[in-house]
Amino acid sequence: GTAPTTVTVTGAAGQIGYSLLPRIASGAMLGADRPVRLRLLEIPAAVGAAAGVAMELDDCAFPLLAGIDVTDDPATAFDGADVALLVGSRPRGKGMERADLLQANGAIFTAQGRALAENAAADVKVLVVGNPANTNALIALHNAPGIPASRFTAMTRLDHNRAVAQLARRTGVPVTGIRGITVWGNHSATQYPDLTAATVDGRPATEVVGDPAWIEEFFIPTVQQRGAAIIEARGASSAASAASAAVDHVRDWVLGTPEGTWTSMAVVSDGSYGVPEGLVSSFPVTCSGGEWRIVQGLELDAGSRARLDVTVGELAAERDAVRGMGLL
Ligand code: NAX
Repeated sequence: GTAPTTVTVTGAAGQIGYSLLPRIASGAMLGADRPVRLRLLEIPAAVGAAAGVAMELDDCAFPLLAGIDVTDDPATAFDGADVALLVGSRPRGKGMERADLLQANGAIFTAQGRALAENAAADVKVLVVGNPANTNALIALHNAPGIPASRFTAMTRLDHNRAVAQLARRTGVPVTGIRGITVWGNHSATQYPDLTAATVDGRPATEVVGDPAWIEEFFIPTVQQRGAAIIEARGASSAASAASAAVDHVRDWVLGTPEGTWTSMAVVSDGSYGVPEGLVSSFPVTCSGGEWRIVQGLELDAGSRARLDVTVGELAAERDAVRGMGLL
């Protein structure tokens, strides 16, 4: 048989972890022919709960699951990791200032960057889900000497999938008929879900939609605010959809994006589309052979440019804040 792929998941006892781990162990992320060894990282207070999740994974009797380790030690958790899903982070508590939040997460992601550099496989692929995801990824990659920056990504796939679903619903086509959507910038309410290059069954989405006001006044704010709408409706933040997006992100990175379209991933900017080099920003991306590539040559009209500048400005401000704290 094939040697198992080691997948480390942090925040394994949380609600995303609970939806994510069975999907990974079932083969949905890496393929039905790929055995996986799971390593679950939690804080000491939640290691017991993570061990309970591991018991349930055992009880699923997944044919592809080669083993599970549960630990509160990052060095053990990232030992030989081929894929690392950094889901655990510090949520914003009552009365917590933005700076406190960045500081608390800075401590987590500097330590995990170091532990990855010292222990993970040479070609580890890292996906940061925990918020503020883009800036947490930026901190981790700056603290992981020896791992190329291109190996660190942050998740905007949930935003991308939300955009696909909204356009499919509006136009009455299956999601498989939607191509060429991009989410730009930060995984926050400033993100820019962009339909200008999108197609619906091969026709320009803007034409099929017809009404520009639907895009400006419904589509963009609905996608931007969807996380808040889920919290309002469910009394808890997105979990199953976030887990599904993480599976999609890693699957496309490892196995490649489908021909003729692209996805959205937050990756280190090389200066494309005027996004300052070094920021971890969401871009249109294709993947093949385990490498991602920013799609080049898309036109940005004045409206798109203005929206991109806003969200990239927010990323630059977050970078400046964590740089000021000595985290980079
Ligand atoms: P939960 O609070 O249910 O779970 C988080 C878990 O992380 C907890 O069990 C906690 O003990 C653990 N944890 C905290 N610090 C840790 C550390 N240093 N090492 C290991 N584990 C640690 O949150 P959940 O709903 O699962 O969400 C997890 C993160 O995903 C949050 O930061 C959330 O904001 C973020 N999200 C990001 C999304 C994205 O699209 N990028 C969408 C969904 C979600 O909001």
